[in-house]
Amino acid sequence: MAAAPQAPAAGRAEPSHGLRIALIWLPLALAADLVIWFVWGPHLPPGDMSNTAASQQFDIKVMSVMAAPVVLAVLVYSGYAMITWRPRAGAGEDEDGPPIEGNSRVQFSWIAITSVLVLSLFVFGWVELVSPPGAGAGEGPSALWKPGGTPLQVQVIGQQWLFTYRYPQYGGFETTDLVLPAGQSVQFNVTSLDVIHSFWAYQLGVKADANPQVNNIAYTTPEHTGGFTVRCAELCGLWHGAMYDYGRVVPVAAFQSWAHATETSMAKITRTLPRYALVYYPNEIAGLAKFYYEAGLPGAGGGFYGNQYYPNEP
Ligand SMILES: [Cu+2]
Repeated sequence: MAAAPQAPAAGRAEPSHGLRIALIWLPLALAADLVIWFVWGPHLPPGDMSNTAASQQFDIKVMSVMAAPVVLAVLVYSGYAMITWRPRAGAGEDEDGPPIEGNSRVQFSWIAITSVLVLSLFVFGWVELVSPPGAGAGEGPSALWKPGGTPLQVQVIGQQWLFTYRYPQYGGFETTDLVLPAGQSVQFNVTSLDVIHSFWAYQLGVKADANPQVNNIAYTTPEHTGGFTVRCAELCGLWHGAMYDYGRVVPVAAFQSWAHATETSMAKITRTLPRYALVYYPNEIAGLAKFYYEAGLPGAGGGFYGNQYYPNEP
């Protein structure tokens, strides 16, 4: 790494500065990389709760392991230069050193090392984007990278200022509880009813924009049970900072019983919701007026349901 500029021949034998710098740098770089990989690495965000999170943690580990030797090369070289080539008293402190030109070894090393680093990161980035599919990011309405099999569908609906979740494979109920099964692939269909939000399930390594009239697809496979945080990651108005909740990953059997129980207990409310669709118009919630009207409940206010206006009185 540290191909130091060759010191000009000064008439007497110069020590090999490049070799010295390399010998100082090598053990430091090795130690830093071992510490990053084995000590620091397992604690790097966002953890390893899902395949996408684990993959992001791995990416950060790899990039840190690549970056540390570069940073150390700069620091070691700077330190070495400041000590070895510092101006000595009475030895012409004000003169510039001789210009370095035509050192083909330095030039070649510079181009080769930077090319290898950048191109390998380019390939690494592509591989890590495709496996796991989409890397936990929103892929837009028609996902390019899909997992095999049939994922669990979870629709994420953002609105000022909360997220709700619909489960179309379980009758389309809508809840503020985000519950996912461990070891099963999940397809988030992320949308919004009003402004732009962003669904960020931190420990799952999932982050997808929630845009009105757009179905933004993101995949993950939760691998460990436990709780995770969901935050809105797009400034969306006054209470943006309060737009968070907590989801949980549970064993498959526990998920199944939760989903079936919720489907049953919410059946009456689910019937009043707009039919499950990939995007919604915000005024579809006016269907509530019909529900209140037909149920003879007070306090609904008038509203449109389809083209039909329902006043608030019987
Ligand atoms: Cu928001």
